[in-house]
Amino acid sequence: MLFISLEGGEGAGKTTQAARLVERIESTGLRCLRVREPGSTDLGAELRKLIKRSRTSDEAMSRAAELFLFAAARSELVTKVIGPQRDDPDLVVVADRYADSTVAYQGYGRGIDIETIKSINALATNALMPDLTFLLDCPPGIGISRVRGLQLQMPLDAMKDADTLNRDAEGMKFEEESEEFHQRIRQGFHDLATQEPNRWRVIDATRSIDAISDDIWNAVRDRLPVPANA
Ligand code: T5A
Repeated sequence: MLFISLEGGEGAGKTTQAARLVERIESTGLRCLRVREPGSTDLGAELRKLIKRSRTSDEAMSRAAELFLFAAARSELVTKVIGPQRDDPDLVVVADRYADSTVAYQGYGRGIDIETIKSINALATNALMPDLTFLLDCPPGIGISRVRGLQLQMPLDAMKDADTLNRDAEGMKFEEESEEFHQRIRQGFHDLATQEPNRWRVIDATRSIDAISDDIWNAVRDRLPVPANA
């Protein structure tokens, strides 16, 4: 199994690029499993609704509760979906966010101790980490205005794209946070990329969808397993 994750702030283009990458990988004859966090399991989908719901400050979830919900969703994903297939040499997993998002958001963003988060991540993932991680890097203002643009198009475009429709129904929880919160997250991702340069590739996500997709593909294609039937 080759495990690839896409990380970055709100609206950086992870979902768009995950779809492009899966298409390109599948065109080689390899099997590709696309997952997103939180989600991709029954429990993950339920937790996603809870996590993403906008709340007043009185209703806000504690930061530890939020951390545990992401960890619970990830544990289900690894235990039930990715883990059982990890020995398949022909499989490529493309994850739209993974454990690094928790370090960036709950650690750098919310201020929870990073080493504590890494321990919880290790438990939740059974120490399974991606082979290759793309940081789609863009200033928070650009990403959030992309997401807001998407919301403003509702409901005209909604019926065309179930993911988009779900996103609108989910609310805007993290997008509503301050500029400083999103800047800390961006810094967090950069720190992670610096700490593990062999795993991370930093991609300028302010460019066109095609240019970003080509950069990702150029980094991925030499790492792909040779299909068994090739
Ligand atoms: N979270 C998640 C945590 O706090 N801790 C965790 O451990 C985890 C796993 C998840 C939220 O949970 C937080 C982070 C998130 O806030 P989500 O809906 O999955 O919620 O949020 P995101 O993953 O950020 O998804 P977004 O949709 O907001 O961003 P994407 O996937 O990066 O962006 P995408 O591809 O959907 O694109 C958004 C819009 O921009 C356009 C697209 O067409 C679309 O309209 N676009 C571009 N426009 C111009 N140029 C480009 N290059 C473009 N690329 C995309």
